Amino acid sequence: MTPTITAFERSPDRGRGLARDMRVRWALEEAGQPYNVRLVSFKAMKEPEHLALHPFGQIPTYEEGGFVLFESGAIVLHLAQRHSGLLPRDENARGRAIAWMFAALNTVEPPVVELGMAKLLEANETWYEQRMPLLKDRVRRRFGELSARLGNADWLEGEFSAADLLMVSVLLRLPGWGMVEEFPNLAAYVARGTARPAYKRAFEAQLAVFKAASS
Ligand code: GTB
Repeated sequence: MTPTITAFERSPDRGRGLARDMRVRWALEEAGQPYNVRLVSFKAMKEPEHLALHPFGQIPTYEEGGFVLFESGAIVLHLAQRHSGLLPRDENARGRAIAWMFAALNTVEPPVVELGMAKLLEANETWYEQRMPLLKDRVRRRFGELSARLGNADWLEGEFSAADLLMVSVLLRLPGWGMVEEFPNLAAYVARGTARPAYKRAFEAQLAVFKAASS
């Protein structure tokens, strides 16, 4: 059965692929799995029909027959467990790759989101300029630690996996800040991820939605 995911009808990122449906699209493309997309407005996201799928009224969701998932990480993990190519076959390596998936979402993404949200929502606050160096330092610390661990490796755990898919998605969330570029191996890592044909197909698909909504 072809799964259906939800995405913004008109993404506030203006087609830059920063919303979290992008990582689900990317995983589906890596898995070679066709999918349908149901576009939802901000209003529809908070209505009972969507809340039945997603308790927090957000995108993305994933439906396959009667099976419903929310949380982009859970959806990517679900896909990675059911399709080849997104997790190592070796059990221990698989465990480590899943640990990196959690690290991307629980350890690296929170300070990244905090910094992005501060710029977006708090720029007019009196304490904004004082707080920014602290928020940037938190991101820089995580990026530095990640950079040290990645070293000269291409990917986090052997071959490309869902861990890299999520980590690269997180590293892409601060476009134009120049913070990833402070760590050349991370910049190269992101470039390797976004050069993947599956990433490109996913990016083009979400961009097409934004272009269609803007025409
Ligand atoms: N933990 C959840 C997950 O990983 O699935 C978080 C889901 C989430 O934050 N969804 C956002 C959403 O639905 C869209 S992705 N927001 C609407 C709402 O909460 O009412 C976050 C996002 C939004 C916009 C940009 N942007 O414009 O750059 C980037 C990322």
